[in-house]
Amino acid sequence: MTKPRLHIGDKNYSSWSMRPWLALKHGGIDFEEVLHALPEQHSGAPAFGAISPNGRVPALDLAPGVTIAESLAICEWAGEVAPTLWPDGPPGSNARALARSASAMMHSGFSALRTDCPVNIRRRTDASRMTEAGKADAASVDAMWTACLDHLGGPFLFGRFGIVDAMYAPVVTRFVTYAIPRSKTAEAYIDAITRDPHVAAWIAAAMAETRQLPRSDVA
Ligand SMILES: N[C@@H](CCC(=O)N[C@@H](CS)C(=O)NCC(=O)O)C(=O)O
Repeated sequence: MTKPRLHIGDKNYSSWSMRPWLALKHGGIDFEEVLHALPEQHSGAPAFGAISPNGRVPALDLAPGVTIAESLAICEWAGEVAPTLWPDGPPGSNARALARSASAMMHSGFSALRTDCPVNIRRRTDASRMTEAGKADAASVDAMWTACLDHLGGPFLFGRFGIVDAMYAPVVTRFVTYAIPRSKTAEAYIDAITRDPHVAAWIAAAMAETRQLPRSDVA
């Protein structure tokens, strides 16, 4: 294997794939990408057992028999290769720890927002079917973005684009797809993320896909 190989799902739907793809791109890491069709229905067992130890995408092949599972672990690998993917921050600011905290919160949390609003980059609908729990998650995300952006001045959460922004980029697409109400500061962040060249390239590729997953088109 000459370069790392990143297995991803359909760009229109695979929120977890978007995150490490953006981290690798922003880290300037050369990689091969292999796109897999996500299953139309959940069968009970994860679909990609032949690709990854957790049976899911994304997965990163580093060498024969060496596959990294889990989006955040792949981002961490990218951060080892390209340390600028985590913020420096002034001494005592704990910027790296705070960016890791926000990234981990995204990886393990906000499940109501994720359930209410599956990523579907091509779609435009409204927030009328969101649950109270989903709306509360969206408000928490907005408050967290606003605290970071007010504190450090943006344009990204800790200044320059980093892994923490890659982790939240699919959430930005949810705010757009479902027209989720947001603060002015969050609106500016959504704008900055969607204009980022690598995010824009992912979105353009998602827009060009034609495959449909009915389970993500009705929520
Ligand atoms: N915790 C995993 C979640 C990965 C995940 O759920 N991937 C979905 C696609 S976005 C998948 O592979 N689904 C296939 C299935 O569940 O069968 C991560 O962070 O990478």
